[in-house]
Order: sequence, then structure tokens, then C-alpha cells
Amino acid sequence: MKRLSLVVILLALFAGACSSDDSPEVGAAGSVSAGDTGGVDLTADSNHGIRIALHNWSSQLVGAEVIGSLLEGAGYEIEYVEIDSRDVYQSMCDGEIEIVHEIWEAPFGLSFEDQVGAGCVLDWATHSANTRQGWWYPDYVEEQCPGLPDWEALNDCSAIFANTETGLLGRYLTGPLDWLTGDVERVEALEMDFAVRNAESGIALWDELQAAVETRTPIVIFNWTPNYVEAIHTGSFIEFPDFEEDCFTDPTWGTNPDLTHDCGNPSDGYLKIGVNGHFPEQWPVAAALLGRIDLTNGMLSTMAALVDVAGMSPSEAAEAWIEANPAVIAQWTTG
Ligand code: TMO
Repeated sequence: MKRLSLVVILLALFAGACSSDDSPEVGAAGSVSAGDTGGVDLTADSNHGIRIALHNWSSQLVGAEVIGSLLEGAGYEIEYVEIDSRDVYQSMCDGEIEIVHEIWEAPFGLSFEDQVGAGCVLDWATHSANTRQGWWYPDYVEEQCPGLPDWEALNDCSAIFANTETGLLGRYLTGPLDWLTGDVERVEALEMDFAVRNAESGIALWDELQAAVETRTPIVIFNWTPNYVEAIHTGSFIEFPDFEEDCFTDPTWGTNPDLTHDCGNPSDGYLKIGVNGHFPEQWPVAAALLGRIDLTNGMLSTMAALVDVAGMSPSEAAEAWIEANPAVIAQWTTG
């Protein structure tokens, strides 16, 4: 493995480090130059920090730090960048982010694939994990609303999910806006008697779920798998008309001829790693390591549980996870 020399690391630190591709950069010899490569030999590992996206759900925050720690262990400088999931693919295309390691197909697939198509982002790896997101309820709701998990059955008993604020409509709690759940569009396209409300965070979703379960109150919320939730509560996803790609892009597809989203999400969605187009040229060794990272459903739910159930910070959880998985870490780091 080609390690960065201490001199280069110190230079990068004292220069304020991590200048972006289009600003003057400190080359390996300490000279400042401008231009595409900034005097850096792009065939060698660069002396700039690697920027990893941080999003607002637990498994992602933990996994980002696991990956960051492994790269730091290999001698790289890492920067974590908190960024909205609506902006991240454009930012990665613009060269402001190197790594996004949890790209969920249902909400983010189209924006990611657009940038891959534009040639500025690379589809770098596909995890083993199968993903699903959607409307979900804990088991006891099945007795309160016969016919579940069918979406039309759910709609027929929308009234049991109503509260004073939603009036005659059932209340459906989805995630923060940047999770792009498509639920407002779905309710409209399928003409459902539900009001969509946005939780501010995953924690807010789980707090409501916990309170409802304790009193067996009817609840339907946004959930996903892999997540810690399935280890604690049994429940099911609502079954909407089967997903096909055209459903999200072609209004004429499906029962509503005028609107998209008259379907559910994919039930076996991908989970991918994307990198900025320059990443493998600038950091070939890091890129090879990243390409060996493979998250499974079990890994993701454990990472989420360390934060959402055990109450660790993402950093503590990442450290604990690395310590508990030496064989996996060895496989990823040595190939
Ligand atoms: C992107 N998410 C896992 C929160 O649905």
C-alpha cells in the first residue's frame, strides 16, 4: 500500500487542506499551482482530504465513520460533509464530495443515475443489502384494519388513523423532506384519504412508533429495511401496486393517467456506493478499498441499532462496530 508521507500530510494540514479541484492546490513539493490537477500527479494518491457525505439517518452516519476510519487507518485524511440527500448527487458531480456510500434505489436512484449518465459520478459498488422503503405498520394494526397489508384496505379504514389535526383524513407520518419518499405524490396519484406529515428525523418517527405501540394506537408510518426496527417490532409494509420504473417517470403508467407515483417502491431495491468521477484517479488505493466494502442487511441494522437503541453516538458506534467485526474489516482492507 502506498502511504502518504508525513511531510505531505503536514503540508496539506498547514495549507488548510482539501482545496477543491478547481482552486489552487499545494502540490507534493509544496508549490502552489492552479488548474485541473494543481500539479498533483493524478496517477498517484492525492494529498487532499477525501470527503464523505453524512446524511440524517443512523446506519448512514455510522457506516460513513466506519469507512472513514478504515481510510484514515490507511493514511488518508478524511473530511465529513453534512449534506441534504436532495443536493448530494449534484455536489458529487461538481467535485465537492468524493464518497456517498448509502444510495437507496427508491428515493435516490434517479438522481444518482442521472449524474452517472452525465459522466461525472461513478457507480462504484453495489452492496449485498436488499432495501425497501414504504408505508409500514406494527402487527396489531392488522386487527384494527381488516384486509391489510393491501393499500385499498388501508384507505378504507383511513378514519382510524385520523386525529384532531388531520380531521377526516388519516394521518401518515413520513420522513424529513430530503428523504424524497414520494408519499405526497403517491397519496395524490392514488387519491388516498390520508394527510402526509413529515417527521423531522428518524428519531421522531421511532418516538411516535414507540408511543403508539405502548397504547396499541393505530399507526402507519414511513419505515425501511434494513433498519433496527425489525429487530424490535414486528410489522408489515403496505402493498401498493407493484413498482415499475415507468411509474416514477411516466404519468400515463398505472391507474392514474395524469400523475406519476401510482405505485409502491421497489421491494428489492439496491444499495450502492457512488464516487466522484476523479476519485479513482486521485486516490486509486482508497478507491480499491472502497470497492471491496460490502454492507449486508444485518450490518446495516446493527449499525442503526447501536445508535437508535443502544444510544451511542455515530462515532462510538463506528468504533464498536469495527472492533466487533475484525474478519470483515480484514477482508475489506486487504482484499
Ligand atoms: C433513506 N432512508 C433509509 C432514510 O429511507
